[in-house]
Amino acid sequence: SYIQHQLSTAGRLNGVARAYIRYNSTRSTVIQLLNNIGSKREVEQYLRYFTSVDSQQFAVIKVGGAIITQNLNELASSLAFLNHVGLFPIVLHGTGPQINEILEAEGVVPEYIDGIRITDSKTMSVVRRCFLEQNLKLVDALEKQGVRARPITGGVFTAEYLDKDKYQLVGKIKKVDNTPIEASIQAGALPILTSLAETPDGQILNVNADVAAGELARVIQPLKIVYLNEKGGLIHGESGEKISVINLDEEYDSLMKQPWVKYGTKLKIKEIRDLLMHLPRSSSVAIISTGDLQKELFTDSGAGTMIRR
Ligand code: X2W
Repeated sequence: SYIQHQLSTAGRLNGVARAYIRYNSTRSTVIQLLNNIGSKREVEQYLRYFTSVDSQQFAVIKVGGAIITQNLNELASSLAFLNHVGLFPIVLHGTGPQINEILEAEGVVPEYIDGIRITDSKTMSVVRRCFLEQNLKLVDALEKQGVRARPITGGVFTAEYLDKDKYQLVGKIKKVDNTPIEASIQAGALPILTSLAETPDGQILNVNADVAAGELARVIQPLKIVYLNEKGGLIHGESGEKISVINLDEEYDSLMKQPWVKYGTKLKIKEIRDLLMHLPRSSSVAIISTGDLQKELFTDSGAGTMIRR
């Protein structure tokens, strides 16, 4: 049909435009912009590496909800930079703090078991509202920076109840459909996802965003998996220092026994281990701040906390 023809033409043009942007950025912009972060050799080498795979396999970036409130502009410009050099990170965000703020204002005390929110139907309506609001905020901020971004707030994660008696409307992801993500990238837009899931018969369920990012990365198998948080890494609960490397094969069991490893931190480390078990041994996960994103991606030294096995 006419529309299909238009769409496929647009897709082709996009591909050409993208290749052109890649070529041009490699030659000049990137090197200029990154001169203060890495050497020209490093930057060129990483850029070649990142563009050697399908666009959707560059990176999965998980954005903690706190960043959208506290650091939206820095986040948007870091993502815009990646897109301007022809890369399409898949962004998945949470909205934990925003949910808590609304619940507390309504006099409801947020309840968690092991880092997972107990989500009754009243809480669920706050969860949905916050996910949609924060998603649009991020999409708007990107569009203001001249980046096309597409809100993807459903249609990716199919779930069952995790444990209905214990957590109520919380999902355990059973299937990931990356078609909406592929379509977004094909159309030249950064895919911006929430971690909301749906049962096969259409019930929306709440899923922890760290967990959903892990499930997504298992399917996408990206070159880079990055968890952005406000602390810029994993902080040791006793020394207060940033942990630079965690080797799971040696450290997982002892780490999980530490008294300061609990709730969301415990859940995050467990999810990252489960993920790395399903990826090639060379894969690693980085937990960093938004400001360190370029350093992490384009230099040998990296930043924040690196987790591998
Ligand atoms: C999370 C989803 C949001 C989230 C919640 O309701 O808080 C469950 O716990 P952050 O900002 O990444 O923490 N869902 C089931 O994970 O947001």
